[in-house]
Amino acid sequence: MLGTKNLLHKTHKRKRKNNHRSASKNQKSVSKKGCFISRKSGKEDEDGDDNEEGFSLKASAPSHSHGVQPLGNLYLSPSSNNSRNSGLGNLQSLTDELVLEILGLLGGTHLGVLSTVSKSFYVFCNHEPLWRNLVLETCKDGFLYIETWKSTYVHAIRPSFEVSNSGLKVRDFYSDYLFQSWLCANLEMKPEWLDRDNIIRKKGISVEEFVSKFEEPNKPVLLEGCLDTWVAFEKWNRNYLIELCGDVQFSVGPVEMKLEEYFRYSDLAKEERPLYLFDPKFAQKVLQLGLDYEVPVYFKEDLFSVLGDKRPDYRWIIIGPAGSGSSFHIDPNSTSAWNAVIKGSKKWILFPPDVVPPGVHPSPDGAEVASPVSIIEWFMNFYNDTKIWKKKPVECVCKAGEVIFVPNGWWHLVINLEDSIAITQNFVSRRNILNVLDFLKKPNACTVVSGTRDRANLYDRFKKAIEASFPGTIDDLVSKADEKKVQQKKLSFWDSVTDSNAGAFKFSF
Ligand SMILES: O=C(O)CCC(=O)C(=O)O
Repeated sequence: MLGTKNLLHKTHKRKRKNNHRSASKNQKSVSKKGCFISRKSGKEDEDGDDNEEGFSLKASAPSHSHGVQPLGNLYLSPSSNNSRNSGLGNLQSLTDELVLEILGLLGGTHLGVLSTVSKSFYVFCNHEPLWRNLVLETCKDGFLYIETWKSTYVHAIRPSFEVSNSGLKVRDFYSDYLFQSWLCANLEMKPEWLDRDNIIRKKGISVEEFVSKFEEPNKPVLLEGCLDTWVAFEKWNRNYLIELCGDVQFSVGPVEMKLEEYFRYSDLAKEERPLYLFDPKFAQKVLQLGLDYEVPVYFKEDLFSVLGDKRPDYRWIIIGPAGSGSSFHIDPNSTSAWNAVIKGSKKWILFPPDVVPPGVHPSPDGAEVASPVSIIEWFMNFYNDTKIWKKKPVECVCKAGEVIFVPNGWWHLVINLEDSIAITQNFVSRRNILNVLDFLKKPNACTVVSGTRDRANLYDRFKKAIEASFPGTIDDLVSKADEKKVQQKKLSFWDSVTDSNAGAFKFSF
Protein backbone atom coordinates (compact mmCIF):
# COMPACT_ATOMS: atom_id res chain seq x y z
CA MET A 1 0.00 0.00 0.00
CA LEU A 2 1.32 3.40 -0.86
CA GLY A 3 2.57 5.03 2.24
CA THR A 4 2.52 2.13 4.63
CA LYS A 5 5.78 1.46 6.32
CA ASN A 6 5.16 -2.20 6.30
CA LEU A 7 5.95 -3.26 2.81
CA LEU A 8 2.58 -4.67 1.91
CA HIS A 9 3.07 -3.90 -1.73
CA LYS A 10 1.19 -5.64 -4.41
CA THR A 11 3.62 -7.43 -6.61
CA HIS A 12 3.54 -8.00 -10.32
CA LYS A 13 3.27 -11.54 -11.30
CA ARG A 14 6.89 -12.39 -11.88
CA LYS A 15 7.40 -11.11 -15.38
CA ARG A 16 10.64 -12.68 -16.30
CA LYS A 17 12.81 -11.04 -18.84
CA ASN A 18 14.48 -14.08 -20.28
CA ASN A 19 17.90 -13.27 -18.96
CA HIS A 20 19.24 -16.75 -18.94
CA ARG A 21 19.37 -18.35 -22.30
CA SER A 22 21.43 -21.21 -21.06
CA ALA A 23 22.97 -22.55 -17.94
CA SER A 24 25.52 -25.15 -17.16
CA LYS A 25 24.16 -28.57 -16.35
CA ASN A 26 24.70 -28.14 -12.64
CA GLN A 27 23.33 -24.60 -12.81
CA LYS A 28 26.43 -23.25 -11.20
CA SER A 29 25.39 -19.83 -12.42
CA VAL A 30 24.39 -17.91 -15.50
CA SER A 31 25.08 -14.53 -16.94
CA LYS A 32 22.63 -12.21 -18.59
CA LYS A 33 24.07 -13.13 -21.94
CA GLY A 34 23.58 -16.78 -21.13
CA CYS A 35 27.22 -17.55 -20.49
CA PHE A 36 28.66 -18.94 -17.31
CA ILE A 37 30.10 -17.16 -14.37
CA SER A 38 31.71 -18.49 -11.30
CA ARG A 39 30.48 -18.33 -7.74
CA LYS A 40 31.41 -15.29 -5.75
CA SER A 41 34.17 -13.93 -8.01
CA GLY A 42 31.77 -13.22 -10.86
CA LYS A 43 34.53 -14.24 -13.26
CA GLU A 44 33.74 -15.97 -16.49
CA ASP A 45 34.40 -19.67 -16.97
CA GLU A 46 36.59 -20.65 -19.94
CA ASP A 47 33.53 -21.49 -21.98
CA GLY A 48 32.00 -18.04 -21.69
CA ASP A 49 32.99 -14.84 -23.41
CA ASP A 50 33.88 -11.48 -22.00
CA ASN A 51 31.23 -10.80 -19.40
CA GLU A 52 30.94 -7.49 -17.66
CA GLU A 53 27.21 -8.14 -17.38
CA GLY A 54 27.54 -11.43 -15.48
CA PHE A 55 25.87 -12.28 -12.21
CA SER A 56 27.58 -13.90 -9.23
CA LEU A 57 26.00 -16.27 -6.82
CA LYS A 58 26.41 -16.00 -3.08
CA ALA A 59 29.03 -18.36 -1.70
CA SER A 60 26.29 -19.95 0.39
CA ALA A 61 24.03 -20.71 -2.59
CA PRO A 62 22.92 -24.32 -2.92
CA SER A 63 24.16 -25.85 -6.15
CA HIS A 64 20.67 -26.30 -7.56
CA SER A 65 17.01 -26.05 -6.87
CA HIS A 66 15.83 -29.59 -7.64
CA GLY A 67 17.65 -29.35 -10.97
CA VAL A 68 15.35 -26.69 -12.46
CA GLN A 69 16.87 -25.09 -15.53
CA PRO A 70 15.90 -21.94 -17.44
CA LEU A 71 13.60 -22.61 -20.38
CA GLY A 72 16.23 -21.55 -22.91
CA ASN A 73 18.25 -24.62 -22.00
CA LEU A 74 15.54 -26.83 -23.44
CA TYR A 75 16.67 -25.79 -26.91
CA LEU A 76 20.15 -27.14 -26.19
CA SER A 77 18.85 -30.40 -24.79
CA PRO A 78 19.20 -33.45 -27.09
CA SER A 79 15.92 -34.97 -25.85
CA SER A 80 13.77 -31.82 -26.11
CA ASN A 81 11.65 -33.34 -23.35
CA ASN A 82 10.46 -31.00 -20.62
CA SER A 83 9.57 -33.15 -17.64
CA ARG A 84 7.70 -30.13 -16.25
CA ASN A 85 4.98 -30.87 -18.81
CA SER A 86 4.87 -34.64 -18.85
CA GLY A 87 4.55 -34.76 -15.07
CA LEU A 88 1.77 -32.19 -14.86
CA GLY A 89 -0.67 -34.09 -17.09
CA ASN A 90 -3.63 -31.96 -18.13
CA LEU A 91 -2.37 -29.06 -16.04
CA GLN A 92 0.66 -28.61 -18.29
CA SER A 93 -1.05 -25.89 -20.32
CA LEU A 94 -1.26 -23.65 -17.24
CA THR A 95 1.51 -21.15 -16.56
CA ASP A 96 3.88 -21.84 -13.69
CA GLU A 97 2.33 -18.93 -11.80
CA LEU A 98 -1.13 -20.43 -12.14
CA VAL A 99 0.00 -23.91 -11.09
CA LEU A 100 1.59 -22.36 -7.99
CA GLU A 101 -1.48 -20.27 -7.30
CA ILE A 102 -3.62 -23.41 -7.32
CA LEU A 103 -1.15 -25.28 -5.13
CA GLY A 104 -1.24 -22.30 -2.78
CA LEU A 105 -4.85 -23.21 -1.99
CA LEU A 106 -3.78 -26.54 -0.52
CA GLY A 107 -2.78 -27.32 3.03
CA GLY A 108 0.53 -28.93 3.97
CA THR A 109 -0.73 -32.52 4.01
CA HIS A 110 -2.16 -32.33 0.51
CA LEU A 111 0.95 -30.60 -0.82
CA GLY A 112 3.04 -33.38 0.67
CA VAL A 113 0.89 -36.10 -0.89
CA LEU A 114 0.77 -34.36 -4.27
CA SER A 115 4.55 -34.06 -4.33
CA THR A 116 4.75 -37.86 -4.71
CA VAL A 117 2.61 -37.95 -7.86
CA SER A 118 5.34 -37.14 -10.41
CA LYS A 119 8.75 -35.49 -10.64
CA SER A 120 7.06 -32.37 -11.88
CA PHE A 121 4.66 -32.22 -8.94
CA TYR A 122 7.63 -32.94 -6.69
CA VAL A 123 9.35 -29.76 -7.92
CA PHE A 124 6.24 -27.59 -7.80
CA CYS A 125 5.05 -28.85 -4.42
CA ASN A 126 8.47 -28.26 -2.89
CA HIS A 127 8.56 -24.63 -4.03
CA GLU A 128 9.65 -22.98 -0.81
CA PRO A 129 7.39 -19.88 -0.99
CA LEU A 130 4.34 -22.23 -0.76
CA TRP A 131 5.62 -23.58 2.57
CA ARG A 132 6.63 -20.11 3.73
CA ASN A 133 3.03 -18.95 3.21
CA LEU A 134 1.75 -21.93 5.17
CA VAL A 135 4.09 -21.11 8.06
CA LEU A 136 3.16 -17.43 8.06
CA GLU A 137 -0.56 -18.24 7.97
CA THR A 138 -0.34 -20.88 10.68
CA CYS A 139 2.30 -19.65 13.11
CA LYS A 140 1.19 -16.10 13.93
CA ASP A 141 3.05 -16.27 17.24
CA GLY A 142 6.39 -17.18 15.79
CA PHE A 143 8.18 -20.29 14.62
CA LEU A 144 11.50 -22.00 14.90
CA TYR A 145 13.15 -21.89 11.49
CA ILE A 146 14.70 -25.23 10.56
CA GLU A 147 16.79 -25.20 7.41
CA THR A 148 13.87 -24.87 4.96
CA TRP A 149 10.33 -23.54 5.11
CA LYS A 150 8.98 -27.02 4.49
CA SER A 151 10.77 -28.52 7.49
CA THR A 152 9.84 -25.46 9.55
CA TYR A 153 6.17 -26.08 8.76
CA VAL A 154 6.33 -29.79 9.44
CA HIS A 155 8.19 -29.18 12.70
CA ALA A 156 5.60 -26.59 13.79
CA ILE A 157 2.67 -28.93 13.05
CA ARG A 158 4.22 -32.27 14.05
CA PRO A 159 7.41 -31.73 16.04
CA SER A 160 8.12 -35.47 16.20
CA PHE A 161 8.00 -35.92 12.41
CA GLU A 162 11.37 -36.04 10.61
CA VAL A 163 11.61 -34.34 7.20
CA SER A 164 14.51 -35.09 4.96
CA ASN A 165 15.87 -32.06 3.18
CA SER A 166 18.19 -33.93 0.86
CA GLY A 167 16.14 -32.82 -2.15
CA LEU A 168 15.77 -34.82 -5.32
CA LYS A 169 17.32 -33.48 -8.47
CA VAL A 170 14.98 -33.80 -11.41
CA ARG A 171 16.36 -34.19 -14.92
CA ASP A 172 15.12 -32.13 -17.87
CA PHE A 173 12.88 -29.75 -15.91
CA TYR A 174 12.77 -26.33 -17.56
CA SER A 175 10.98 -23.30 -16.11
CA ASP A 176 12.00 -19.65 -16.23
CA TYR A 177 9.72 -18.81 -13.34
CA LEU A 178 11.10 -21.38 -10.93
CA PHE A 179 14.66 -20.90 -12.11
CA GLN A 180 14.57 -17.16 -11.61
CA SER A 181 13.05 -17.57 -8.18
CA TRP A 182 16.07 -19.68 -7.23
CA LEU A 183 18.46 -17.27 -8.96
CA CYS A 184 17.06 -14.20 -7.19
CA ALA A 185 17.36 -15.93 -3.82
CA ASN A 186 21.03 -16.62 -4.42
CA LEU A 187 22.38 -13.66 -6.35
CA GLU A 188 25.00 -11.28 -5.04
CA MET A 189 24.36 -7.57 -5.62
CA LYS A 190 26.44 -6.60 -8.67
CA PRO A 191 29.15 -4.01 -7.96
CA GLU A 192 27.76 -1.77 -10.71
CA TRP A 193 24.43 -1.57 -8.82
CA LEU A 194 26.30 -0.03 -5.91
CA ASP A 195 28.69 2.29 -7.73
CA ARG A 196 26.53 5.35 -8.25
CA ASP A 197 26.66 7.58 -5.18
CA ASN A 198 25.33 11.03 -5.96
CA ILE A 199 23.66 12.11 -2.71
CA ILE A 200 24.87 15.27 -1.01
CA ARG A 201 26.74 14.41 2.20
CA LYS A 202 27.05 16.85 5.10
CA LYS A 203 28.72 16.71 8.47
CA GLY A 204 28.06 19.11 11.35
CA ILE A 205 25.84 21.56 9.45
CA SER A 206 23.57 23.90 11.42
CA VAL A 207 19.84 23.28 11.74
CA GLU A 208 19.27 26.49 9.70
CA GLU A 209 21.40 25.17 6.86
CA PHE A 210 19.60 21.81 6.95
CA VAL A 211 16.22 23.55 6.80
CA SER A 212 17.10 26.03 4.04
CA LYS A 213 19.12 23.69 1.82
CA PHE A 214 17.33 20.37 2.27
CA GLU A 215 14.08 20.37 4.25
CA GLU A 216 12.54 23.48 2.70
CA PRO A 217 13.40 22.50 -0.90
CA ASN A 218 12.45 18.87 -0.07
CA LYS A 219 15.81 17.33 -1.10
CA PRO A 220 17.49 14.22 0.36
CA VAL A 221 20.79 14.53 2.21
CA LEU A 222 23.06 12.10 3.99
CA LEU A 223 24.15 13.36 7.41
CA GLU A 224 27.35 12.09 8.96
CA GLY A 225 28.34 12.11 12.60
CA CYS A 226 24.80 12.33 14.07
CA LEU A 227 25.00 9.07 16.02
CA ASP A 228 28.34 9.66 17.71
CA THR A 229 26.70 10.11 21.11
CA TRP A 230 24.12 7.34 20.81
CA VAL A 231 24.33 4.47 23.28
CA ALA A 232 22.73 2.41 20.52
CA PHE A 233 25.62 3.18 18.17
CA GLU A 234 28.12 2.07 20.77
CA LYS A 235 26.31 -0.96 22.13
CA TRP A 236 23.73 -2.40 19.77
CA ASN A 237 24.73 -5.65 18.22
CA ARG A 238 23.15 -9.05 18.15
CA ASN A 239 24.51 -10.17 21.54
CA TYR A 240 23.50 -6.97 23.31
CA LEU A 241 19.99 -7.09 21.87
CA ILE A 242 19.52 -10.78 22.63
CA GLU A 243 20.61 -10.24 26.20
CA LEU A 244 18.33 -7.24 26.56
CA CYS A 245 15.24 -8.59 24.85
CA GLY A 246 15.92 -11.91 23.09
CA ASP A 247 12.62 -13.34 24.37
CA VAL A 248 10.49 -10.31 23.45
CA GLN A 249 8.27 -10.67 20.40
CA PHE A 250 8.61 -8.14 17.59
CA SER A 251 6.61 -7.66 14.40
CA VAL A 252 8.11 -9.54 11.49
CA GLY A 253 5.86 -9.15 8.44
CA PRO A 254 2.54 -10.80 9.31
CA VAL A 255 3.81 -12.62 12.41
CA GLU A 256 5.28 -11.84 15.83
CA MET A 257 8.63 -13.46 16.59
CA LYS A 258 10.97 -13.61 19.53
CA LEU A 259 14.08 -11.61 18.66
CA GLU A 260 16.35 -14.57 19.31
CA GLU A 261 14.30 -16.74 16.94
CA TYR A 262 14.30 -14.03 14.31
CA PHE A 263 18.11 -13.89 14.38
CA ARG A 264 18.21 -17.68 14.00
CA TYR A 265 15.90 -17.44 10.98
CA SER A 266 17.89 -14.62 9.41
CA ASP A 267 21.15 -16.58 9.71
CA LEU A 268 19.72 -19.65 8.03
CA ALA A 269 17.23 -18.40 5.45
CA LYS A 270 18.37 -17.98 1.88
CA GLU A 271 15.47 -16.46 0.07
CA GLU A 272 14.49 -13.85 -2.41
CA ARG A 273 12.57 -11.69 0.07
CA PRO A 274 13.87 -12.36 3.56
CA LEU A 275 11.41 -11.52 6.33
CA TYR A 276 12.17 -8.13 7.83
CA LEU A 277 11.79 -7.17 11.47
CA PHE A 278 9.99 -3.83 11.38
CA ASP A 279 8.38 -2.90 14.68
CA PRO A 280 6.64 0.37 15.56
CA LYS A 281 6.07 -0.56 19.22
CA PHE A 282 9.66 -1.47 20.05
CA ALA A 283 10.14 1.34 22.56
CA GLN A 284 6.95 0.42 24.45
CA LYS A 285 7.95 -3.26 24.43
CA VAL A 286 11.49 -2.59 25.65
CA LEU A 287 11.87 0.85 27.27
CA GLN A 288 15.67 0.70 27.10
CA LEU A 289 15.61 0.55 23.31
CA GLY A 290 13.88 3.93 23.23
CA LEU A 291 16.37 5.37 25.72
CA ASP A 292 19.43 4.20 23.77
CA TYR A 293 19.01 6.74 20.98
CA GLU A 294 18.18 10.40 20.59
CA VAL A 295 16.44 12.20 17.74
CA PRO A 296 19.12 14.07 15.76
CA VAL A 297 18.98 17.83 16.21
CA TYR A 298 17.63 18.42 12.66
CA PHE A 299 14.45 16.47 13.29
CA LYS A 300 13.40 17.66 16.75
CA GLU A 301 10.23 19.36 15.56
CA ASP A 302 7.62 16.61 15.72
CA LEU A 303 4.13 18.09 15.38
CA PHE A 304 2.23 14.77 15.52
CA SER A 305 3.32 14.70 19.19
CA VAL A 306 0.37 17.02 19.93
CA LEU A 307 -1.78 13.89 19.62
CA GLY A 308 0.04 12.16 22.50
CA ASP A 309 -0.45 8.41 22.46
CA LYS A 310 -3.19 8.79 19.81
CA ARG A 311 -0.58 9.74 17.20
CA PRO A 312 -0.05 7.45 14.18
CA ASP A 313 2.90 5.03 14.28
CA TYR A 314 6.05 7.05 13.82
CA ARG A 315 9.17 5.12 14.80
CA TRP A 316 10.43 1.67 13.96
CA ILE A 317 13.34 -0.57 14.79
CA ILE A 318 14.44 -2.33 11.61
CA ILE A 319 16.52 -5.51 11.61
CA GLY A 320 17.29 -7.71 8.62
CA PRO A 321 19.90 -9.86 6.91
CA ALA A 322 21.73 -8.98 3.68
CA GLY A 323 19.16 -8.97 0.89
CA SER A 324 16.26 -7.85 3.06
CA GLY A 325 14.87 -4.39 2.56
CA SER A 326 11.98 -2.22 1.47
CA SER A 327 10.69 -2.19 -2.11
CA PHE A 328 9.65 1.11 -3.71
CA HIS A 329 7.16 3.09 -1.67
CA ILE A 330 6.35 6.59 -0.48
CA ASP A 331 6.24 7.15 3.27
CA PRO A 332 2.94 7.30 5.10
CA ASN A 333 0.68 10.32 5.41
CA SER A 334 3.01 12.56 3.39
CA THR A 335 5.48 12.66 6.28
CA SER A 336 9.24 13.05 5.91
CA ALA A 337 11.60 10.60 7.60
CA TRP A 338 15.10 9.99 8.82
CA ASN A 339 16.74 6.59 8.86
CA ALA A 340 19.85 5.92 10.97
CA VAL A 341 22.02 2.89 10.29
CA ILE A 342 23.40 1.50 13.54
CA LYS A 343 24.94 -1.70 12.17
CA GLY A 344 25.57 -2.83 8.60
CA SER A 345 24.89 -0.79 5.47
CA LYS A 346 22.01 -0.03 3.12
CA LYS A 347 21.83 0.80 -0.56
CA TRP A 348 19.25 3.56 -1.20
CA ILE A 349 17.60 4.62 -4.44
CA LEU A 350 15.31 7.65 -4.31
CA PHE A 351 13.12 9.28 -6.97
CA PRO A 352 11.45 12.68 -6.51
CA PRO A 353 7.66 12.79 -6.12
CA ASP A 354 7.02 13.58 -9.80
CA VAL A 355 9.00 10.58 -11.12
CA VAL A 356 7.47 7.13 -10.73
CA PRO A 357 10.33 4.58 -10.67
CA PRO A 358 10.56 2.15 -13.58
CA GLY A 359 8.64 -1.07 -12.97
CA VAL A 360 6.42 0.55 -10.34
CA HIS A 361 2.70 1.11 -10.97
CA PRO A 362 0.72 3.03 -8.37
CA SER A 363 -3.07 2.78 -8.58
CA PRO A 364 -4.78 6.07 -9.58
CA ASP A 365 -6.04 6.69 -6.02
CA GLY A 366 -2.58 6.04 -4.61
CA ALA A 367 -3.88 3.31 -2.32
CA GLU A 368 -1.82 0.48 -3.81
CA VAL A 369 1.49 0.01 -5.56
CA ALA A 370 2.30 -2.87 -7.87
CA SER A 371 6.02 -3.47 -8.11
CA PRO A 372 8.39 -6.30 -9.03
CA VAL A 373 8.34 -9.44 -6.95
CA SER A 374 11.55 -8.64 -5.14
CA ILE A 375 14.15 -5.94 -4.77
CA ILE A 376 16.83 -8.03 -6.44
CA GLU A 377 14.49 -8.58 -9.37
CA TRP A 378 14.06 -4.80 -9.65
CA PHE A 379 17.82 -4.45 -9.92
CA MET A 380 18.03 -7.23 -12.52
CA ASN A 381 15.23 -5.95 -14.70
CA PHE A 382 14.89 -2.20 -14.16
CA TYR A 383 18.02 -0.65 -12.66
CA ASN A 384 19.71 -0.25 -16.03
CA ASP A 385 16.73 1.70 -17.37
CA THR A 386 17.48 4.50 -14.89
CA LYS A 387 20.87 5.09 -16.50
CA ILE A 388 19.29 6.61 -19.59
CA TRP A 389 16.60 8.55 -17.73
CA LYS A 390 16.96 12.30 -17.74
CA LYS A 391 15.88 12.53 -14.11
CA LYS A 392 18.40 10.28 -12.44
CA PRO A 393 17.58 8.85 -9.03
CA VAL A 394 19.50 9.94 -5.96
CA GLU A 395 21.58 6.97 -4.80
CA CYS A 396 23.93 6.12 -1.97
CA VAL A 397 25.18 3.48 0.38
CA CYS A 398 24.34 4.56 3.92
CA LYS A 399 26.81 3.08 6.37
CA ALA A 400 26.73 2.54 10.13
CA GLY A 401 26.78 5.91 11.87
CA GLU A 402 25.08 7.73 8.98
CA VAL A 403 21.56 9.13 8.73
CA ILE A 404 19.60 9.74 5.55
CA PHE A 405 16.88 12.38 5.31
CA VAL A 406 13.97 11.15 3.16
CA PRO A 407 11.84 14.14 2.14
CA ASN A 408 8.07 13.73 1.91
CA GLY A 409 6.64 12.25 -1.27
CA TRP A 410 9.95 10.74 -2.45
CA TRP A 411 9.86 7.17 -3.73
CA HIS A 412 12.53 5.01 -2.17
CA LEU A 413 13.88 1.48 -2.32
CA VAL A 414 16.33 0.13 0.25
CA ILE A 415 18.33 -3.10 0.35
CA ASN A 416 20.56 -4.22 3.19
CA LEU A 417 24.03 -5.10 1.97
CA GLU A 418 24.95 -6.78 5.26
CA ASP A 419 23.09 -7.83 8.41
CA SER A 420 21.70 -4.48 9.49
CA ILE A 421 20.10 -2.73 12.43
CA ALA A 422 18.50 0.69 12.00
CA ILE A 423 16.08 3.14 13.56
CA THR A 424 13.75 5.25 11.46
CA GLN A 425 11.31 7.99 12.45
CA ASN A 426 8.71 9.81 10.41
CA PHE A 427 7.92 13.36 11.33
CA VAL A 428 5.84 16.42 10.58
CA SER A 429 7.46 19.82 10.94
CA ARG A 430 6.25 23.28 9.94
CA ARG A 431 7.89 22.67 6.55
CA ASN A 432 5.60 19.77 5.64
CA ILE A 433 2.51 20.17 7.84
CA LEU A 434 0.41 21.64 5.02
CA ASN A 435 1.20 18.63 2.80
CA VAL A 436 0.31 16.31 5.64
CA LEU A 437 -3.00 18.08 6.29
CA ASP A 438 -3.84 17.96 2.56
CA PHE A 439 -3.06 14.25 2.55
CA LEU A 440 -5.17 13.50 5.64
CA LYS A 441 -8.08 15.43 4.11
CA LYS A 442 -8.21 13.31 0.93
CA PRO A 443 -11.65 11.91 0.11
CA ASN A 444 -10.18 8.39 0.26
CA ALA A 445 -8.47 9.07 3.61
CA CYS A 446 -9.92 5.90 5.08
CA THR A 447 -7.87 3.81 2.65
CA VAL A 448 -4.69 5.87 2.20
CA VAL A 449 -4.08 7.20 5.72
CA SER A 450 -2.05 4.73 7.76
CA GLY A 451 -0.52 4.00 11.15
CA THR A 452 -3.75 4.56 13.06
CA ARG A 453 -7.15 2.87 13.39
CA ASP A 454 -9.01 6.14 13.18
CA ARG A 455 -7.98 6.98 9.62
CA ALA A 456 -10.96 9.06 8.56
CA ASN A 457 -10.82 11.40 11.57
CA LEU A 458 -7.08 11.93 11.78
CA TYR A 459 -7.32 15.18 9.82
CA ASP A 460 -9.83 16.77 12.24
CA ARG A 461 -8.08 15.51 15.34
CA PHE A 462 -4.66 16.69 14.17
CA LYS A 463 -5.84 20.11 12.96
CA LYS A 464 -7.72 20.79 16.20
CA ALA A 465 -4.80 19.69 18.35
CA ILE A 466 -2.36 21.91 16.42
CA GLU A 467 -4.70 24.88 16.69
CA ALA A 468 -4.96 24.32 20.43
CA SER A 469 -1.20 23.96 20.97
CA PHE A 470 0.06 26.47 18.38
CA PRO A 471 -2.79 28.93 17.73
CA GLY A 472 -2.58 30.72 14.37
CA THR A 473 0.28 28.58 13.04
CA ILE A 474 -1.69 26.89 10.28
CA ASP A 475 -3.18 30.20 9.04
CA ASP A 476 0.29 31.78 9.04
CA LEU A 477 1.76 28.93 7.06
CA VAL A 478 -1.11 28.99 4.57
CA SER A 479 -0.68 32.71 3.90
CA LYS A 480 3.11 32.33 3.56
CA ALA A 481 2.58 29.47 1.08
CA ASP A 482 0.09 31.63 -0.89
CA GLU A 483 2.58 34.50 -1.00
CA LYS A 484 5.26 32.14 -2.22
CA LYS A 485 3.00 30.90 -5.01
CA VAL A 486 2.31 34.48 -6.15
CA GLN A 487 6.06 35.23 -6.10
CA GLN A 488 6.77 32.11 -8.14
CA LYS A 489 4.08 33.02 -10.67
CA LYS A 490 5.55 36.50 -11.04
CA LEU A 491 9.01 35.06 -11.45
CA SER A 492 7.95 32.56 -14.07
CA PHE A 493 6.11 35.28 -16.01
CA TRP A 494 9.24 37.46 -15.86
CA ASP A 495 11.37 34.49 -17.01
CA SER A 496 9.06 33.95 -19.95
CA VAL A 497 9.44 37.51 -21.26
CA THR A 498 13.09 38.09 -20.45
CA ASP A 499 16.30 36.43 -21.32
CA SER A 500 17.13 35.63 -17.75
CA ASN A 501 20.86 35.28 -18.47
CA ALA A 502 21.30 38.57 -20.24
CA GLY A 503 18.60 40.46 -18.34
CA ALA A 504 17.08 41.54 -21.69
CA PHE A 505 13.58 41.22 -23.13
CA LYS A 506 12.86 38.37 -25.49
CA PHE A 507 10.87 38.99 -28.63
CA SER A 508 9.17 36.33 -30.55
CA PHE A 509 7.03 36.47 -33.66
O1 LIG B 1 14.56 -0.77 5.02
C1 LIG B 1 14.85 0.33 5.46
O2 LIG B 1 15.73 0.55 6.27
C2 LIG B 1 14.10 1.51 4.92
C3 LIG B 1 12.81 1.64 5.55
C4 LIG B 1 11.96 2.59 4.80
O3 LIG B 1 12.00 2.75 3.64
C5 LIG B 1 11.02 3.35 5.53
O4 LIG B 1 11.05 3.28 6.74
O5 LIG B 1 10.24 4.06 4.89
